[in-house]
Amino acid sequence: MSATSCDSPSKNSPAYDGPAYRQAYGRINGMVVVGEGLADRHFRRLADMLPHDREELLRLGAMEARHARDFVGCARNLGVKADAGLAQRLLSPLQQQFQQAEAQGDLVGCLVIQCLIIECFAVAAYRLYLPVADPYAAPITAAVMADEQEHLNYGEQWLRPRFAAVADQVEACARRAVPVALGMLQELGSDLATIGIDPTELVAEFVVLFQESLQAIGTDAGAARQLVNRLAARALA
Ligand code: PL3
Ligand code: FE2
Ligand code: FE2
Repeated sequence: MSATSCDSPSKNSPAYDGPAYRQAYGRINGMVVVGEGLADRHFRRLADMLPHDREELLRLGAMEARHARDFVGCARNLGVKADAGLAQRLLSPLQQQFQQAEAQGDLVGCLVIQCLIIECFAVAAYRLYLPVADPYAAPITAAVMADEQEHLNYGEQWLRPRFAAVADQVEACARRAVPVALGMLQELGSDLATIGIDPTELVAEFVVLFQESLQAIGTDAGAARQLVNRLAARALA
């Protein structure tokens, strides 16, 4: 009897031990582990750029390193080997945009890429993964989601009081980075579907979260909606 028939929280749970699930999970898990490692490096870079918040940012980076280890454990638990190669290729444009922003002294761009875009993406992805996760991964995912919300809050709290001064930079960065972030999903679409996540729903969840984030830092609701919808439409075209 497969684990799904007795342990799973939902009757829609995928067959975690089937070959299709395991292959797709290897690629998605690789994406998550490499993404968490990248987030760790980004927070350590941000700690250097923001000496006043250094301790806090190093703490957030350490949480990311922990997430990477926890998700490595999820793959190990299923006896699946993570595919880091695909993940490195898919994440590299976003990583390059962060590096470019850093090289140009664009601290706002760095914060938008890591704390708003990557974190909104992570919260959206883990929210949709949670109901279809295997019984080992589910509580880990729930705990990680709460941490990602904290990372998102850090960015929002830094940007909100400075909104008037940073609004143009935030928008310029979103125009460059959101299409790149959503582009990663194009190649992951069928693997996401195999593990039980509807890729269209993931885009929709990201759009809602990122729009809320733009509003939380001071963007007016209509402008936030228009920007995010345009970027999403362009990325999916
Ligand atoms: C921020 O803390 C980390 C960013 C990680 C990026 C995650 C990319 C996720 C792609 C879709 C994953 C679905 C969830 C599956 C979990 C094993
Ligand atoms: Fe994380
Ligand atoms: Fe995070």
